[in-house]
Amino acid sequence: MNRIQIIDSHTGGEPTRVVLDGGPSLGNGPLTELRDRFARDFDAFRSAIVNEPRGSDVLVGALIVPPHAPDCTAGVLFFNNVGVLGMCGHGTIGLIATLAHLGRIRAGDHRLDTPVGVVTATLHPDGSVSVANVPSHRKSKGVRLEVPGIGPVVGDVAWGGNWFFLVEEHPWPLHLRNVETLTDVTWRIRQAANAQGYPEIDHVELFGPARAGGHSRNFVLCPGKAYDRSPCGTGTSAKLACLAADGKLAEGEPWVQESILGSTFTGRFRWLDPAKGEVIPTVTGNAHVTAEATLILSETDPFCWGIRSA
Ligand code: PYC
Repeated sequence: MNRIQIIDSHTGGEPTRVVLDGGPSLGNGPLTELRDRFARDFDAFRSAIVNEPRGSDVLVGALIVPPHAPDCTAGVLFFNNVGVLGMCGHGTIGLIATLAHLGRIRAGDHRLDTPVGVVTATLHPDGSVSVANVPSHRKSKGVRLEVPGIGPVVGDVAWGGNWFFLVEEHPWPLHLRNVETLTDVTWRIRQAANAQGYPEIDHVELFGPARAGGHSRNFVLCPGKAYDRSPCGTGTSAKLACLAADGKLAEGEPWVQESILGSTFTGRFRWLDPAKGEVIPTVTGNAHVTAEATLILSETDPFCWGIRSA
């Protein structure tokens, strides 16, 4: 029987489960190597932590690993119901709130190593967290997809620590009561993007008018078909890269992104390389610790390693 110590939190409604003890030892090395080792050799562990019956499709796990990049507080691998993520904005905010809850870190800057680069998380004295993300950019503007069952959909392809297809113009109201339709259409858009020249896209983001005082509301479909309850840190970063590229937001100006629930992140960017359209986005939000617990993994449990989707 294995005992895994975890702390759960949510960031704008989106849950994060930080593994504190009992996780696999992945050794040392670049985080890309640790990510590949985790995906190859410990997929059952991933599933046991985040999938039912201990978790759910929505949950994002965070495994703390030794950092490889210099001057980092920690390394972190984020994972979900279907695999390992490059970066996770809401998860980083959840991780920092968790470490603060444990008294392991103080207010200030904390560099975190991830498989897609180093991010700097700032714990503010009021408990909010800002994440200066990896360099982000728009790869393609105005991509037209033929989406089976829907018709043409036009959007941008952008990187914000994960790959996104971002759609501004569409007929679907961004209301929680439409979640089934929104999930269906964004899944179709993702499949069309993957089939029509963009195999890297695993997140789809629809935008609509703000309803809680922000600049915009979004609906974000995650790789395992769950929707992000938060405004999505990496999705907000991709959005900031597009706004910067279009000259619609000035450097340093705040952008308040609402989630489908109405929870918000405040984003800002600074130019890294204007010629390449590269920005450093910073996303600020709050996380709340919801549980301190020990997971029990017993080999006599037929669902010990989680219920995996086919
Ligand atoms: O906040 O970046 C994020 C994120 C990615 C997937 C779920 N949340």
